[in-house]
Amino acid sequence: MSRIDVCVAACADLFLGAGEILASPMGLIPQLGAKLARLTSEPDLLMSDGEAYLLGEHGIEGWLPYRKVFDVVAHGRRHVVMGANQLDRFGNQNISCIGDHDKPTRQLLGFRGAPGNTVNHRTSYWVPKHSKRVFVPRVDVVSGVGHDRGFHNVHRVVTDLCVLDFATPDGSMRLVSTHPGVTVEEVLDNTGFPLDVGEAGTTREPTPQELELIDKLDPDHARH
Ligand code: F8G
Repeated sequence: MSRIDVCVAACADLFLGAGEILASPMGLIPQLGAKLARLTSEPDLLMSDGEAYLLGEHGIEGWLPYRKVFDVVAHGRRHVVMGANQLDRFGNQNISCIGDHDKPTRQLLGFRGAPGNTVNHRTSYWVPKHSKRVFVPRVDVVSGVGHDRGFHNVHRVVTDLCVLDFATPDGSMRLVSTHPGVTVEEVLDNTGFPLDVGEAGTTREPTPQELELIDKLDPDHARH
């Protein structure tokens, strides 16, 4: 077992208790996590192929074109896991641009679905390289809306070092667990703002059955 398998299981755990909702995992690790959840704890999860179909274990199981995705977004029965170029302590996310908005030093993806996602339904983030470049005191522009800008449901952040949530009185970021072998200091050293670390534990390791499933889902080990 390696660190990335722990990350995949932590992404699967994002969906615990979700029931029959649309899971929209962006990127390989969140996708493996959602598929693992579907095969274990959350068999009713619906997964889109990102174009027009719902995919099950045995192929296409439904039709969900873009137009319908917007209906699901507005209805709220969805949990998206997005990436983030920047995240602040209240979960404001930036995937749009770096630097001054009028003259960015880097133009990124634009705002995409981030504003609508965060105001309509549960949202989590996956950060493959936990660093002060990503975890900043203030994002350069807000794509996904955080907890200090009204009531929203930013659920968790999974990184290569740890799992974070927002279960604090003011909705700011809290350390839930560090992955096996990672220290709290390592997380703090790579985070650009103070973190509540009070009750942090250790992220669970995937079970042997889960490891087998992860290998089946990713036989070429692209996750590494
Ligand atoms: C930086 C930083 C930083 C990057 N500080 N510099 C530099 C300083 C870096 C590089 C350069 C590039 C519902 C819905 C939708 C839909 C539906 C509606 C969504 C219709 C679909 C379509 C739509 C959104 C989903 C994601 C994004 C997943 C990732 C990426 C990434 C990194 C964004 C994190 N902090 N950062 N730089 N999408 N993608 O040194 O400089 O900038 O950097 O939900 O769409 O519209 O709505 O991006 O950037 O969730 O997670 O990986 O491009 O890889 O290469 O790192 O090296 O070139 O000089 P990237 P990267 P240089 S939901």
